[in-house]
Amino acid sequence: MKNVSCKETASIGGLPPPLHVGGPNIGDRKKFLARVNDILDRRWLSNNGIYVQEFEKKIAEIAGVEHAVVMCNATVALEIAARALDFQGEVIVPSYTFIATAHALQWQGIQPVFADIDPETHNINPDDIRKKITKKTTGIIGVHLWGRGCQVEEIESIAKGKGIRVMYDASHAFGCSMGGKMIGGFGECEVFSFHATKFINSLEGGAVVTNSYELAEKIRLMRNFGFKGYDNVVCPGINGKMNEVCAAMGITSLEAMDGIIKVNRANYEAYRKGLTGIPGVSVIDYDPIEKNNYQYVVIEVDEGACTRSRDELVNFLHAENIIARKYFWPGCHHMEPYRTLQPGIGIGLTATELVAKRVIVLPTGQGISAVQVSSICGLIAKAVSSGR
Ligand code: T4K
Repeated sequence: MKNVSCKETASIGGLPPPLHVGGPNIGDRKKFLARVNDILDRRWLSNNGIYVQEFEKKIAEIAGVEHAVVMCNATVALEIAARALDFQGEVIVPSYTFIATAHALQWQGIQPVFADIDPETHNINPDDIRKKITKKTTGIIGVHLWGRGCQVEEIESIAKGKGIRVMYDASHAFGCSMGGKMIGGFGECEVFSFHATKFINSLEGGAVVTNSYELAEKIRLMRNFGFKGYDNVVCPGINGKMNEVCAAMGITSLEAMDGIIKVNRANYEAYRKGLTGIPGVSVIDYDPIEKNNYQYVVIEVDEGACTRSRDELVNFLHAENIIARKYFWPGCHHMEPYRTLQPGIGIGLTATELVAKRVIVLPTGQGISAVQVSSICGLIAKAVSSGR
């Protein structure tokens, strides 16, 4: 393989722009700007406007669910969903996830109890969930990491009959399916993220999706301070609302969804091809039978077989202005306040510890070309071939 520096290929005016993981996809900007103008003309900027309602309708359609309630971001959506399900005491979550999954609980006085993952799928391990259940357990939040569905049937059978309620953090999994069913309809509810870094973005944004009318109504009230009509507050609530400009961005992004997935898939296949044969480097699989959004290109570095450590490879890429990421290192249990509040809990999280030390996420999306993917693969090959 030809080793081309991304500094050469991506150079603009002599200054190489960094290639980031999480570089946003931008839909048709004329359509977006026309929508923004319309929003300004209408003088309706937030509080369940027509663009929010349209965005919700489209999300529900794609996810195959009855109700979508959009929010200002997925973290607030997780907090509201957890509260709407009356989570208290302890809730079991994987440690190998973005910190928001745990913080959404801790923030409201609920203790996240960290379960280990399956080292193959990177998703929560049902056997460890069983071990972590106590009298205080009120809920489980599974995470569909990288968009690959976690073992919902087993998780729900573990919870059944124990008064334990189940929801999912589907922040990575919009547009993905599992067992032929779209992610969104599992558990009592699921949460999507439409953050700028997600393949579909509303600048900032998230949504709770559910097939329960009662739950959706409860969540809508909580999103808007508990207001039911003018001057009538029926429950405690917060401001979790999405504004109209974010919804307009989300709708515009959805219109580009098929094209974005096509680009993501092409980049993913190109990475797979370009990294084949590099000792100790492997790309995680997506089940071709399922719908996938391919928004994360995740590689694992097996230090026993690779001449470079994961961290050496990341440093090498950063030096070349390729901002690869070590998601979700070191695992939530190593972050505050959890490492202080629950010292020593990493002992049982062996797969989490292992995987967190192996993973590198590589840049993809509309902002990354096939030439740049080839360059990044070339750099990784060069780093490995020049290693110990
Ligand atoms: N649950 C899970 C499993 C999640 O992964 C997330 C979010 C959530 C819950 C919570 O969702 P939100 O409340 O955010 O809706 C980033 C994102 O901020 C975060 O949304 C995402 N997961 C996480 C995986 O990635 P950081 O801490 O890595 O952000 P930052 O700023 O270090 O890195 C973002 C990367 O994207 C950088 O390389 C730069 C690039 N970027 C970012 C923005 C905003 C751009 O190129 N342009 C941009 O506009 O968390």
